Amino acid sequence: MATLKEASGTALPPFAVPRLSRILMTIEVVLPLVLLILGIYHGFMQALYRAGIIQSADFLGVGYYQGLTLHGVVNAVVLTTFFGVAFGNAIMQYYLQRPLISWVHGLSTGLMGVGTLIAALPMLLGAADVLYTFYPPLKAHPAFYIGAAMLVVGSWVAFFGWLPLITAWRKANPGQALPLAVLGMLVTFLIWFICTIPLAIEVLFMLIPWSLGWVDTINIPLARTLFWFFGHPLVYFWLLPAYVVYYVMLPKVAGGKLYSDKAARLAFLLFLIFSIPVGLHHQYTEPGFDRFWKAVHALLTFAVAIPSFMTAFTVAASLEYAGVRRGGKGLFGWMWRLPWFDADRPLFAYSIAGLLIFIYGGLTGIVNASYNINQTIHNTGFISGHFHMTVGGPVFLIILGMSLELIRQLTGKPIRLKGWNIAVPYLWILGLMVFSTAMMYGGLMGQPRRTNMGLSYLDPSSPHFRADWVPTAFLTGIGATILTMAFVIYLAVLFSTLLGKAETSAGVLSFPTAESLHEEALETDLVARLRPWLVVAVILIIVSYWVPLRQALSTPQGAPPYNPDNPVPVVKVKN
Ligand code: HAS
Repeated sequence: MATLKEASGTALPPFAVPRLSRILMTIEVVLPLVLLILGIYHGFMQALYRAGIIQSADFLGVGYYQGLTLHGVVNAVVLTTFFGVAFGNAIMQYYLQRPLISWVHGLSTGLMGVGTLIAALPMLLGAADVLYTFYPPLKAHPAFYIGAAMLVVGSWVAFFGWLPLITAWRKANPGQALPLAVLGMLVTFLIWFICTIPLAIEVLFMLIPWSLGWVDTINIPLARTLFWFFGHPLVYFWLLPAYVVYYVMLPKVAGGKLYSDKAARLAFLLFLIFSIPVGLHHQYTEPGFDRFWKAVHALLTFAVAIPSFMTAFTVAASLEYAGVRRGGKGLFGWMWRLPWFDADRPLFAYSIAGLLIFIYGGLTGIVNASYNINQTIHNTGFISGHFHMTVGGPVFLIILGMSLELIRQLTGKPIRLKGWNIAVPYLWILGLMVFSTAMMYGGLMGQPRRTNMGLSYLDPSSPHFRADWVPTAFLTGIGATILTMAFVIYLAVLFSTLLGKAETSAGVLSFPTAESLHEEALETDLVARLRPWLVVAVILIIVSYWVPLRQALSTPQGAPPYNPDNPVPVVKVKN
């Protein structure tokens, strides 16, 4: 009888990646890490504005909103999309033991690379100060939207390129469940594909025509609803590659086994169902939608936390098993036996640091989701505190740690400065705890997000000065300084690795893969099938969005374009 133990735990031989794919994957990993220098620099600048250390509308010729846009787009959109594709490419090749289709791979990397450059130009020239959410009525140069669309289409092409490999694997392995890592990445990209459809509608039919001046006004509630239809599942597109590492690789790296393969599969499949129909939790404060539908989205948001609670249990149980196997005794003794500071297992440090941060980040998400409490913290620094502990926590640390691992395998160059490397995730926890706690505390006192506080609340000469906000704003700056230091160390590790000599063959993929602790039969199991979950997902999306979309469509009047720093429209609307 086929079991899930066989499906995920079988040791696979190393997989030699063909030369073209190896080069393209190296670009997919290294290019966004280089761009990240810009993203992190502008993040640091944001904290200095917030702390009142910079008290002007711009710094070195870069405006506050221009810097915020660069920070958000590079870190949250470009880095995450490139990493998702690169990691997916590696997972598919290794776990399916099949090469990618080279022309599809070339097309996908080309679209993503060229799209990124096209979108970068207007951002660098200050013609796209629309932040990473590009909410209208803020308007960008059309090249920004076109470049962003190419980046997304490029990631779709990569995803479509995996499907023939999966089909071929299924044919060759009848009755077997997909390897867990493949299921995880398949769910990640199914969520991504579904949720980028409303984004494509917003960009192609609303933002680009409006930005080109073909239409004068834009329907704001509709554009925002389409954005959040995409924007919340987006966060699970960021998170699930990290979950693949936590479930498939971390237990092995820690010296143990995966507590339950079945529970891991169930968690991924629950994300498929619940991660999309929740977008209105970003729009609780917006008029034009019934409270009933906001409450429905609130309930579904609590449901999407369930697979993360399950993950907390399964991963903690797997780590406990590893700790006990390594000689840990008593209720907590196992914890100290884990390889926290083993410089030869940096993936452990990057993973555990992300998990610990996510306990705090996830719980603050539940606070946000609570419809009435949200009224207190919406659009305050609390939200920025929350998302830095999610996308800036587990997601970012897995991207950093796994990128180094991919570079090692793709180039054959061992990771250099190993001791420093292991310091990065722990320094990151320290910086993030200070940064996010201060941001959230400040948010509870009313500090707004996305606001140049150096020009107003944190400038003692301003009539708006708030002396009681100084300590938290200052601590935000301290936290950001620690975070920046951690990133500088990471850069030293990255570049010394890249500039080092190859010591093993380049392009040989091999990932640590945990066996399942329990033998779990799968024959008739729902978790071994994808279609029923996909059907339920589509039904839930239709039910939860049908009325809100109709309500958004019935908005009586459109809005003209605005710049972020001026309450007067950029153009007059013809009556
Ligand atoms: Fe969120 C806003 C609700 C998760 C990102 N979120 C945002 C924004 C971003 C973001 C970027 O309901 C701002 C968007 C903007 O610009 O306006 N979020 C949630 C909820 C969750 C959640 C309920 N968010 C994420 C993740 C993100 C992310 C993940 C990025 C990757 N979020 C909201 C809401 C808003 C929001 C509202 C809008 C607020 C507003 O008013 O604007 C849940 O998915 C969280 C569930 C997670 C958990 C934690 C489980 C813990 C684990 C770690 C276990 C540790 C172990 C270690 C095993 C329940 C898995 C043990 C080891 C030992 C040694 C002991």
